[in-house]
Amino acid sequence: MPDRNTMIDGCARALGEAKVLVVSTGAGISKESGIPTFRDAPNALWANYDPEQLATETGFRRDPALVWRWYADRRQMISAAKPNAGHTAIADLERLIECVVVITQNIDDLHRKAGSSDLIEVHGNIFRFKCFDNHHPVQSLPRDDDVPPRCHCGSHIRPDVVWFGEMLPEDEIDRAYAALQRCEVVLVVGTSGTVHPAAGFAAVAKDAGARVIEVNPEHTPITGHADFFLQGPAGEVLPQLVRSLRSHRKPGTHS
Ligand code: BJW
Repeated sequence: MPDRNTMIDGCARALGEAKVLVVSTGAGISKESGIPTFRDAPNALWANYDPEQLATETGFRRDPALVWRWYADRRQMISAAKPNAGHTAIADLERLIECVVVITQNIDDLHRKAGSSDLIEVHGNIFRFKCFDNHHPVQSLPRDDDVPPRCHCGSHIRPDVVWFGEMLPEDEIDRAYAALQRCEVVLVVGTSGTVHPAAGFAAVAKDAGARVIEVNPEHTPITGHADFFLQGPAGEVLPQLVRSLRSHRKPGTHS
């Protein structure tokens, strides 16, 4: 197994030849911003909760106040978080590669804050809201309270995120698959690769001919299909990758 520097060099060469890059991210990219992941014990977001109670329509119907409070707490924590070196490195790639599309499962807005301009949020956004029954968009919250406010139609308001058993937003998923079909490299960062359909994004790109680079401190179900596995935290590995790509880029290519 080559060492990480040799691997990074190989990845930088692959990226150096790419005109279209997809970066597919999960909760791990935001861990170094202080936002816990979902499934890494002991600080995982769901360590003290049953996800089925919180991130499903059934859970919200059963106890809307509990789910509302869970999201309100997370919203507060996420509001205070800043993009880390991993988010910044991904945004920097736009200056080195012609087309960079970021597909994120995260709902935390940190890629946007870091400056990524072509962003597809496939699981929604915690700072947007809609009503539960009719999906009426809600522009601003009447108040951030202990119980979910009501829409003009009488339905409870909920965060505009994608829960288990719900379809992903059609526009976003169409754009995501289109980008995955045409990219030459897909860089998969900080996802456990267990939640579908996002868990299959790398395979879609690979089947269409792309090379797969994975960045994660742990092995995942994606690792076996990756052409390069860069083991380590995103905030450390991605800046190294960007530095290596800069040194490979010839003057006169995309700047
Ligand atoms: C680091 C790091 C560092 C740590 N640097 N890395 C096919 C087969 C089986 C089941 C299904 C299937 N298709 C659909 C399903 C059902 C279901 C599903 O996938 N279930 C599985 C659990 C089996 N999927 C759905 O229901 C989806 N809908 C759908 O497919 O619609 C069609 C349909 C409808 C009805 C029936 C059938 C089909 C919707 C999924 C919605 C997921 N929603 C959530 C909540 C979002 C809102 C919120 O945030 O509250 O999305 S669940 C949660 O998991 C969240 C995340 O986006 C998602 C993925 O988690 P992620 O990002 O991978 O995080 P972790 O914690 O799991 O992993 C973190 C990783 O980071 C780890 O690997 C660490 O090692 C790493 N890491 N530090 C880099 N510093």
